[in-house]
Amino acid sequence: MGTSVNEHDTLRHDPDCLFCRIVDGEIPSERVHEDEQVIAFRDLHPKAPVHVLVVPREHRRDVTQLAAEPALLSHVTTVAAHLAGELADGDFRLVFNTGAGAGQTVFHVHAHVLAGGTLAEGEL
Ligand code: D5M
Repeated sequence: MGTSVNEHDTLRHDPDCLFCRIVDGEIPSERVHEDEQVIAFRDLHPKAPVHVLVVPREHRRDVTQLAAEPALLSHVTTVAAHLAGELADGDFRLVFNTGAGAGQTVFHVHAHVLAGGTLAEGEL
């Protein structure tokens, strides 16, 4: 579809990637969930009373790559919903910033789960 796949996009582990290093435990995080496919941890700069990131263990650039792996994408959303129920009242917002223009700063796909209290409309 006109997108080029470079080596970086296909890496399953990138030693220079912040979230790969968090997955490896090289950089500390406050984990709230982990299983064979994903980990979830609290965002360093929370934008809601509950703000966690659900992150595949393997490196993928963004949600457009995850779309090619429906089972993994589905698992990310299932874990997100479960955590919203466990850590808050079950209502939540799920955000995938995709591309720098949309605010993506870490290019290892992550689902922002925002929950707890009444969430304002607008930017993440
Ligand atoms: O979201 C990237 C998010 O990652 C942003 O909300 C801050 C968060 N972040 C950055 N570094 C850390 C560490 N070390 N722990 C936890 N959370 C972190 P984006 O959608 O790419 O802008």
